[in-house]
Amino acid sequence: MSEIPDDHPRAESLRIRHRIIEGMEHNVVAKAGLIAHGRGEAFDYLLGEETTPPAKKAIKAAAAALLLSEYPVISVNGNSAALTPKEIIELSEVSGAKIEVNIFYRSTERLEAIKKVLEEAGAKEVLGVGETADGEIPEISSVRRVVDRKGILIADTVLVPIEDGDRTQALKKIGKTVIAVDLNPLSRTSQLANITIVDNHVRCMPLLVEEVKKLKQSPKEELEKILKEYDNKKVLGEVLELIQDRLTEIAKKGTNIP
Ligand code: PTJ
Repeated sequence: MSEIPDDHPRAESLRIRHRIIEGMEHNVVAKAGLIAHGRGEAFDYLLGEETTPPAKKAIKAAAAALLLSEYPVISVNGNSAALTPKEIIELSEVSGAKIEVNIFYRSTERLEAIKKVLEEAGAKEVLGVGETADGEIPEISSVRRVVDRKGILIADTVLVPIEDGDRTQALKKIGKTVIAVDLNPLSRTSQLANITIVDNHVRCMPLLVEEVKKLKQSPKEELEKILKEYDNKKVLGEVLELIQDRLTEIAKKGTNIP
């Protein structure tokens, strides 16, 4: 793959893009994952490619929800494994959440390839691949209904990054708390999750790890208060207002190039 010069104005975005391409070449990322990434990039442009104040609120609520959960699970798909393998392990270690591979474009080769990436990053246990991965959530219509008996099947909270549409609704229907990471504030996942972090998964994961570490010593009542005061619809509205204000300002200036 060609080198990306450090002084390229969009170097970071290109590097992330190349991680997705490499992931596809290693059977980790689905072909459709490239398209999903492009959609994410477009929304990230609208957000100014930074973690916004509403996203920070959602990250705090997500950290509190993970710490309050009895049995949290991080659901990993191709894109999230390619982008943040190390941070997935770190989050699992600090929050006690299990890691489960759960993919839309399901094949044994891809499940194994994603498991390998996670193990190479330090994962000791990867659910969703192997003999306990024969549970089923009938409410989910896609092959993502196949889940691990030791993972998503019995989880009370599931973190679903870079998610396709129908699963959040189904998981919520069977009583799970869903935390989504999705750059598109208008997606079904974003709209239906209990907590939606509208941020790039690459930026949000280290912040989520830090927030969990910070809140870990807090009393249960304080974590419950954070969750009680959190209003996902309001936070999504704040994201949309932020995009609107940003675009209005750019329109007035006539350019977004500094
Ligand atoms: O690995 P698989 O087989 O499970 O397939 C995964 C994909 C991503 C192909 C599948 O879940 C899919 O098709 O997703 P969608 O329906 O395209 O939705 C992905 C959502 O994630 C979109 O709303 C994107 O805007 C958003 N997104 C893409 N990249 C990022 C992102 N959100 C946060 N961070 C990103 N880096």
